[in-house]
Amino acid sequence: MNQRALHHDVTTSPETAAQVSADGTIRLTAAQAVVRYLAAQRVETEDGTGTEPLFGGVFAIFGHGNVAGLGEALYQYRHELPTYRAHNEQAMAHSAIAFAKAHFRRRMMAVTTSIGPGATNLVTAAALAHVNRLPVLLLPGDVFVSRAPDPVLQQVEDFHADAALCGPVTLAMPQDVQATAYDYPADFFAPRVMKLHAPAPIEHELDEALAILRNAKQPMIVAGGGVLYGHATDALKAFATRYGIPVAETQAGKSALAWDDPLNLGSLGVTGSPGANEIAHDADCVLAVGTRLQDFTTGSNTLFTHAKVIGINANAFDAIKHRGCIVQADARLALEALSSRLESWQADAAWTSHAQQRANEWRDIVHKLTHAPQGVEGKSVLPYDADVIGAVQRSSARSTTDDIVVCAAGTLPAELHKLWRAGRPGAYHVEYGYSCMGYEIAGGLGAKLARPEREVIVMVGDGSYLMMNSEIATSVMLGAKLIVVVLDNRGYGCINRLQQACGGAPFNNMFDDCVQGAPGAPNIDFAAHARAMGAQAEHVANVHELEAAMQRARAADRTYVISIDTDAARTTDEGGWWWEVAVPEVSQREGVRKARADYEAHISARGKDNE
Ligand SMILES: Cc1ncc(C[n+]2csc(CCOP(=O)(O)OP(=O)(O)O)c2C)c(N)n1
Ligand SMILES: [Mg+2]
Repeated sequence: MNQRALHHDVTTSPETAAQVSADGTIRLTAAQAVVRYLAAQRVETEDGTGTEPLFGGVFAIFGHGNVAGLGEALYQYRHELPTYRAHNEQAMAHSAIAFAKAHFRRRMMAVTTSIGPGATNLVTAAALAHVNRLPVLLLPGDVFVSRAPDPVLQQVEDFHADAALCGPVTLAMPQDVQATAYDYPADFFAPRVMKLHAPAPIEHELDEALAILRNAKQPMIVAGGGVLYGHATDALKAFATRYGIPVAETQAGKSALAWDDPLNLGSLGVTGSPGANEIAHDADCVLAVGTRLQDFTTGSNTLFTHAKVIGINANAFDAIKHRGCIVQADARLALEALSSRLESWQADAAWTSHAQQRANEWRDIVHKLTHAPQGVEGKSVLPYDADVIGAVQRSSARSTTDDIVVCAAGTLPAELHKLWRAGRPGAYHVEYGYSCMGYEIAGGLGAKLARPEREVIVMVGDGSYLMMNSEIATSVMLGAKLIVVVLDNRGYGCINRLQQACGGAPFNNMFDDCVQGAPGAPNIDFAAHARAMGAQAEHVANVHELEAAMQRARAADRTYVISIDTDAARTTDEGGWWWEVAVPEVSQREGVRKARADYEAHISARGKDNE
């Protein structure tokens, strides 16, 4: 029986005492060797005082492609490398990726599936890991190397994928190889402490960046996920404070600097605060630290029009973007190196104080938006996302530091990017590289496994919830408690608004705009649905009830789902920036032709600005 507590002391599984032969080898199957090897990999603890396993465990759904080989091996080593059963291969890979993200890429998990659909269900998650630069080890089963029983059940013939190009690593394990024994050198399995690679900056790249900075009067920092993954948050604060440089955060970078730091302008770009976007537009130098500079950050390349961009990134491909000056290095090492060499230079004092004033104004607006009085006299008005975010954060005095909010797609990422107040690194966990519907609950599970002492709050739209929710059952089984707040606006609200912003008719997004049979659209009872998977759950009628329900959820000992009906049309007006979505050149619709004219005006303005 594999029934064990989640956070256990590492013990030795009874079956692992494989004898080392006189010639220093151990006879193991390929699957046993892989698992034993993974279990031996270690990494320094966060506080640097010791070591812990690199792999937090293996998520597994078995099929004929992995149950006999890897499945048998995982059982043997179940105490050294715990196995967790999930309900959907894509979702469990999301959980594994979120575990790594919540650990700032210091630790990771592996995932094993059968062959065929189990394996191909990993493709989306592999892309997500690749886009977000997050590690995960994928171990799908594979067809026989011997080709003797070829093609086997579920085999996709003539299918090739170049896994070597991906961020996530995929080791496809042929069934027969998993089961084949070999005499492995015993030292292959000796515990090994992995040192994470942190490339130091090179002098001539630093010199070029310093020359730009020393000439800058109006600099700003764009903090991306690399600040968190590179453990550079202290270095960022020290650098920004010493030189008076305002900071704006990308989705992956949010929580790099505390929300109430005087230099924190908040979110940047398409989902940015007014102050951050104004500063970005006026800046003469943008220090882009650990960011991929995707279109939401750059306003589809219309935001940093006057600035020289310095790209600090461990990944050359990301450092080189925006035709900037490159510092290909670890974020912390690069910031420390720049800081120690800049000496007497300072950002223009008027620039710094103007930025601080804009940062302060934004904090006031955020407070107002998240504390708005609810309901109009005599009328019941549905809350919108800002009201819900306010209620969730108000429900604990320590929300900014002790909660981790998890999200990925829909209306919420924009609202959370603007409005969530994150008081310490990692308090904000939004997957917006791939913005994959279905990451939310599965990702919440991974974040909880990584940070069991924190309250993990998944905020999710009805659409994403319906796309992937089965890891609620996993979270109940593992005792990995989540709070899931479902914002039910009866359809794909954000795409419906985008469709109309592009001149389109409301069509096929909200239930009311879809083809329906005689029974009409279902009135989905999310609370009942979640209860059926073992969670506690309730539906609340308004924001006041939500605040009270949040108290019950925080006190609960298991996953707690709260659903609330929300307004599908309303979003936060303040802030934001243009985002390029191509509008049809010809259309029968007047609205589309208008939207096209507006689109062309933006394109030509961008052309002029970038000249
Ligand atoms: C897997 C996947 N499919 C489609 C999309 C495109 N998409 C982005 S948001 C969205 C609708 C989200 O609906 P919901 O979760 O209800 O959030 P809402 O915008 O209504 O608040 C869609 C279809 C996506 N991001 N991911
Ligand atoms: Mg919705």
